[in-house]
Amino acid sequence: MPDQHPTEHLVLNPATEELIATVPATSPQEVDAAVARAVRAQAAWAATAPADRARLLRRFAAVVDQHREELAALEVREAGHPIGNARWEAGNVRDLLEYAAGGVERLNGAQIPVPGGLNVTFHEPLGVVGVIVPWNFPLPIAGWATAPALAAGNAVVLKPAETTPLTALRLAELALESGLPEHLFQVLPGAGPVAGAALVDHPDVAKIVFTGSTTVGKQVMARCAAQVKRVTLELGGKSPNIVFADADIEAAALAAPMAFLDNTGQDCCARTRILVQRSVYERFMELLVPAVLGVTVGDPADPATAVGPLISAAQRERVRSHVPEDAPAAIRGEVPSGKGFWYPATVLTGLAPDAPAVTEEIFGPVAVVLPFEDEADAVRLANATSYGLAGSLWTRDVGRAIRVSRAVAAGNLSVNSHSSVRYWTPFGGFKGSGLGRELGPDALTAFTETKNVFISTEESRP
Ligand code: TXE
Repeated sequence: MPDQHPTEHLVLNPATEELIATVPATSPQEVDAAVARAVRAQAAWAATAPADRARLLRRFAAVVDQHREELAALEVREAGHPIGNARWEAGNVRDLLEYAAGGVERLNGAQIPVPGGLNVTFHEPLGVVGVIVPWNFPLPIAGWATAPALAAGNAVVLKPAETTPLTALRLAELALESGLPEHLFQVLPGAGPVAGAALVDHPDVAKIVFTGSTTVGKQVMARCAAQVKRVTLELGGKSPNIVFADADIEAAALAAPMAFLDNTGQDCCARTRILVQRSVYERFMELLVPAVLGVTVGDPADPATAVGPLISAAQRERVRSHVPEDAPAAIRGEVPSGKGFWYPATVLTGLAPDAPAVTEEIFGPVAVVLPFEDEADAVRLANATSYGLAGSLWTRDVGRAIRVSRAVAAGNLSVNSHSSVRYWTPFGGFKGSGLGRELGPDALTAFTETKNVFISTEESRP
């Protein structure tokens, strides 16, 4: 029941456990009122000339750029992200807005030859889009859906995660400062099962973009189904990092730590299943141990820091519960003592391929290493989870790179690299990792309905 949920959310600095803000939780009635305001704002926005919409979005991008340091500092404080990462994240929102602005005037329909008339298509905006954002990348994920949705002529009502509402709230203020119409982009902090659910169920919300756990994602999809509401889901992952014997083993081993430790492993693309061909397994492990232990863990505000704390005490408990007490840990790193939601970098070996720590998302700085025999074995292991978001493979054999990339059931593969997110390339999951794609050249059309219009050119008969 709604009244069992808090009326406010405490925002803690995860590196110090200090209280940094108290934010009121939005009630279902307030969600209703916000959606009504969004409906009105959207009608005017959709009628605004594309060039003017594009200009305003570019101005929003410029204002975000001017406030880049401030947004990054906020992300450090509320999410515990290392400052270098946080600066990139704020820059990513600016880039997304610029990229989306560039699409406004190119949201062209098509003319399709049809006998007896003119047939054209239009990309109509959906209306009001509800965006539900998690706490792992609160700032960029807020931008991922918001920028293309606005560019395509929609209004956005966004619900940030309970633990990390501050950067999204600031983004909404900056939108107003940059001249975007009032109520076009509203941020409503609140509890998932209250404000989030109210947004999902609202009949005037045409689409939900949800990023979060698979469990809640399934519930959101079911509730959307009840209204045939459009939905995009970005859910979890358990991505493989496949190292073939013909790879540059040193490069693969040196890159492997940050591929699962970045963002303290709270990354849906984290390469947490390291699969290594048996003939190079020992050599790989010899290189991996110092590489993991050499990663700088500590104060996120320090530019030298690569890895910060987990988001919350609850997340630390969740990570602990996934790592069996008796699991054979090949590597266990150090963490700062004292306050903060720290968890050591952990690499587990010797686990069975179907052990829960091997197949389930842990969402912390924990990886497993498994040996494989040959290419077919690698592909079989890589595909042996319910997820399919990302994956990497390391090889010098071009044919193998292409074969294995095609055979792994995941939305974002990288060869001799771990990079999977670029605002101008598509991103999304296979299988239990989600539904639909974000970013890339089709980002705007994902926030439109295609309408086909046929105009008869037959001469009217008497
Ligand atoms: O996620 P939730 P949690 C995974 C990761 C993590 C686990 C749990 O494995 O350990 O999920 O995290 C909102 N209706 N990911 O519990 O609950 C909620 O308020 C509508 C992977 O934090 O899914 C928040 O804004 N909304 C993931 C958002 O959903 C609801 C990122 C995510 O919270 C809701 C985060 C409801 N009934 C966690 N219940 C990724 N894909 O990267 C909650 N929410």
